[in-house]
Amino acid sequence: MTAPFMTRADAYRDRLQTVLNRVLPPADHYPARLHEAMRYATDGGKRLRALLVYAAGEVLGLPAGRLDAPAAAVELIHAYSLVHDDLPAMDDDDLRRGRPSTHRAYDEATAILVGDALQALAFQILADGDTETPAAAPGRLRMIRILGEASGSLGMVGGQAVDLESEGRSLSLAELEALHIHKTGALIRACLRMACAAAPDADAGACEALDRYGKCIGLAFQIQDDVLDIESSAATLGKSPGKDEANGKSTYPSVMGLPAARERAAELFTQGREALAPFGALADPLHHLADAIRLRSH
Ligand code: GRG
Repeated sequence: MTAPFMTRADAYRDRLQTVLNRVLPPADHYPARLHEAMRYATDGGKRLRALLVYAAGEVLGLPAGRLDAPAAAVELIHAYSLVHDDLPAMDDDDLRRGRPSTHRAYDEATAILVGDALQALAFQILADGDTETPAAAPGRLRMIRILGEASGSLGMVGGQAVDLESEGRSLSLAELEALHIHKTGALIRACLRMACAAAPDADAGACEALDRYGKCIGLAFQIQDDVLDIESSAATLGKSPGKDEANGKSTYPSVMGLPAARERAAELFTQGREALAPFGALADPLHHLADAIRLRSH
């Protein structure tokens, strides 16, 4: 695979969509409204987390079929988190992925249930191993463990709890970093770790290097999100900009200033790239993906 990874990104997105179409119950299946809303909530997005899983799989020499379940599972968890985050009790956002958020398109109770059901489905498909060339059972069990820890109270949900508790309070840089590492970073890191779990004899050093890359990219992604929240329009972002300031949230730009926030993100991208050094050119897919994340506008 020598061509830049991003030339294959659309094919991977199509592949992921095929898997999602298969694992999500049909929109007319009882209870039809819930299933239709689950499909609505999982539609669109950049599919960054799935691409990270497939790219790490390429680096480890795995067939794409081995990565379908973790790629779909992490996107289901991500979609659930966005649906719940948009609810009035949390971030109260009317816009997501350029269209009404799920509770606006349906209703609040349906949006809560959509999130619950997507979360359950994510773990179900990892347990099933019902994809092309699935990982063996021990690997699938490790993926369940990784995704559970990354998305639960020790990861994303924990970060979200601290985020909500911190509204209207100025956080120190260390507090903000810890929050972001949990809220956004943990799930991104899990993408790399699940790819390693899919490789039956992955070298421990290689997995450690991928994990370091995931940790740096995950935090850099969130810092950039804070910067984009200030710099972008709703049309570009596909969600309401300026929400952080309006909600009294500490962000990297508010804590350290915009230029220093940009610099910190750049530093993390560099550290992420450095972590890939042991792979040489084999790691090109992850380098290309880091560049795509760094240069994104939404
Ligand atoms: C509600 C349990 C629970 C958790 C919510 C991640 C999160 C925790 C909330 C999302 C809030 C938010 C907008 C955080 C900024 C970083 C982020 C996750 C942005 C959205 O991810 P993208 O840009 O979205 O990858 P797409 O739509 O492209 O998939």
